[in-house]
Amino acid sequence: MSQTQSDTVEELDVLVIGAGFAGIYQLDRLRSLGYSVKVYEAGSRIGGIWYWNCYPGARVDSDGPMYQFSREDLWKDWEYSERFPDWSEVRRYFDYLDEKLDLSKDIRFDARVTSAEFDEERKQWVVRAADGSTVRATFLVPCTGFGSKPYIPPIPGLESFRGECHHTGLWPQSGVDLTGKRVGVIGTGASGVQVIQEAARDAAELTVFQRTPNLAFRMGQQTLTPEQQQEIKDGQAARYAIRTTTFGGFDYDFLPVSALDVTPEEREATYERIWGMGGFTFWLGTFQDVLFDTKANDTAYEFWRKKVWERIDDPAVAEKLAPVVPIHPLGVKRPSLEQNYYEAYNQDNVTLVDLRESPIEEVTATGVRTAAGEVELDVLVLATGFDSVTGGLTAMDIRGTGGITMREKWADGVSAYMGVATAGFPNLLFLYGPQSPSGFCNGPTCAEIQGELIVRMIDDLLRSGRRRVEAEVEAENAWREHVAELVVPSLFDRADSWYMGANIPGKTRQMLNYPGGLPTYLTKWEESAAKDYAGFAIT
Ligand code: N01
Repeated sequence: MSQTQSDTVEELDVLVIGAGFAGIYQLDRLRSLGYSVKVYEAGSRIGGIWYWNCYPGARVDSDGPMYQFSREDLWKDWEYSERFPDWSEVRRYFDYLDEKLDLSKDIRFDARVTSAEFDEERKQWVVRAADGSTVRATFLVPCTGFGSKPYIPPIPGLESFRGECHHTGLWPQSGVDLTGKRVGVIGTGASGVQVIQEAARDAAELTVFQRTPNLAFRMGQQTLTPEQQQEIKDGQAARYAIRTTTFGGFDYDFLPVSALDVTPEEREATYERIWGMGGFTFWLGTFQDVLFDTKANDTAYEFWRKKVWERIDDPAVAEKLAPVVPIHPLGVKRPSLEQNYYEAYNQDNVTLVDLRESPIEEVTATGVRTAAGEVELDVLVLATGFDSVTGGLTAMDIRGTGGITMREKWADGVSAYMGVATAGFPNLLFLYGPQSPSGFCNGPTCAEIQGELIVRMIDDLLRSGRRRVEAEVEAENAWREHVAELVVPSLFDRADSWYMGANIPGKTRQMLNYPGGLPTYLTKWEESAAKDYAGFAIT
């Protein structure tokens, strides 16, 4: 860029990419510290993942009281109507935040960032967006989330389908009416489970194409009464206070006991109790060794399997949805929360196609053909997930000091010190990044807690007149080793999940989240910060 051109572009202290929870937190906090900050957002309104994922049934899998910011002036005037709010209510929450915090005036909507390069001379990122705009910023803070790049599998003939075909993560804002239609859903992850429940109710015929069964847990949905709302408000501050002490940033944690050290009766009673609580308690509030020990995991799996079989009429269908011999351990692939998912398969209008027995051969103009025959469809839903964690970052042409892009640097696997920065890309600090705790953590918790670490770091540097920070190669290599070591004693590597980068053909198999839990992560961050951010080269 010539000097003349650069003189005309806006210059900021911080440019944030993405207006979800993480981006909004950065905007609000950094602005309040007096910095010039803008957010570039690809969507037309705030909400991040809740803008794009407005498919029928899209719903929060964390309890509503935890699925919001912890500032008292924000939570005291806000109520979700359900324990697990749906996408439209979460959008209303974002509108509420916008009104309270006056966010939109500093957000450029419909501005998808396409490229960024570091100007070493001026210690600034030069960032360009698809709407033609360019901006310069000392710090670039991508808050692109884990799921901003939808994955559409290369199924032969997909483009020839003449009905409506939508990926859950690119759902039309105007909605899609499934009523009376012949609907097919490919994929049974969290998105698939949610859309299947709605389609089973509305569609004339629903065909579910399942490759791997979802080991889904009981949601325990409730419409909240005024008394429950009051109870939530009374406990709100206490809930937030313990978030930094728990593995997943929730208000509960693993039980400090092995599933194998209690009697079978005690174990059953505990499983019954935490199952009854609903939500993720059966996952992150269970015996401490369920995600680490095969025998312990088997006990949880068998409990879960029996619960599922009770609800399915046809044992052959039950075996496909909850096999007697587990396909992978329970909880090492992200579980979903369901309300009537398993009952849906008892309905006459719902058919399950097991892709392990009958793989998809092609999509035709009129439907999907598997080895078992063709299913005619009006609507095909691709609930096939995302190029998770890294996809949002590598989709942009971000070019560091050596001239290589982040995509090229991470072609054979990620390295990201503390999950926030990677060598060769100075002054670029990402939230929800690879090998950070975010993927195992309640979203708003991490947006605030990890977000505050980034805010503090930027503030520390700028206040002390230091304008360049970069992860050190040795530090990021050591972090990658640390993450790999944490995976070894766990069962996470036993499933082909997005946690392991294993949902995308050709992607390096590697743990993409920090599996040491939030408290350990925070301790490691504080150790580094106390030594003037050891592991980062600061000039
Ligand atoms: O994606 P997924 P998702 N042929 O990757 C299948 C979060 N989330 O969008 O398991 C046939 O989990 C694939 O099969 P398999 C949450 O963190 C949160 O559902 O690889 N099938 C799988 O069944 C979640 O974990 C919420 O064998 C193919 C599915 O597609 C994350 O988002 C709601 C295929 C993809 O499942 C991602 O969930 C929704 C192919 N070629 C999502 N390729 C809430 O909390 C893929 N599949 C509200």
